Amino acid sequence: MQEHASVPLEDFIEYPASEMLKRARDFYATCRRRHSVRAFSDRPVNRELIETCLRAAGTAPSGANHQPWHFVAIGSAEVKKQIRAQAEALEQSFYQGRAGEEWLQALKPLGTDANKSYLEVAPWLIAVFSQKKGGIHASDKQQNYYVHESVGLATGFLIQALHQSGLATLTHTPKPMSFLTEICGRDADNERPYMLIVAGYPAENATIPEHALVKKELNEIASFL
Ligand code: IYR
Repeated sequence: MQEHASVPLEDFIEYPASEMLKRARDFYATCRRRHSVRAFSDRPVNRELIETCLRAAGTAPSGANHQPWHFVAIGSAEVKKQIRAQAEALEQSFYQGRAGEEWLQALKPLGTDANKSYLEVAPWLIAVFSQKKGGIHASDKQQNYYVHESVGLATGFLIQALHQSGLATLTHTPKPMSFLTEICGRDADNERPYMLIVAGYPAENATIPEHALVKKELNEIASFL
């Protein structure tokens, strides 16, 4: 290996093999209880909880460790209202035909429509942005690598962190999402909106579509050679 500064790996924990399997099973059970929720309560959620989940998201692996992401956590009722208005306008044209017949058919079992009231009701919206240029320091302006992969990983970490903390989430991707750049005051030359994560307690009457409970079997998603 090339000469580079390094420290010993000291925080790796080795578990007994029996405990490893239990841990894997427990984590899988936790993952199985994560559902995309579309009915949120307006119960407030502490900013510190969101901050901690964002810190967890920020530990995701990334190309050259440039961490090419920025998260805008929106708790402001005024900003949420603007986001809802713009997202609903886009979704209306989407559901009225822009999506095309095949896409609309695919969404039918989810029961989604252009009403996005949860964007105002939920206590937090987290807009995830990807960065073309950056580096290990926030002020760097180097090329970033594997940006999509990196930001996808960080977003996955964020969703699991929120779930693990006891919050419900929804991934929301109004198309196109460029309005988020302006509302969030981000630099359109370097950053692209990646996804909007809705986070909060579920509404008391929250439901999940049966369609979403169908998960592919292991032999359908994995092969062993
Ligand atoms: N963005 C729209 C449509 C939508 C698209 C897919 I693919 C979904 O899995 C769910 C919804 C909406 O939020 O309604």
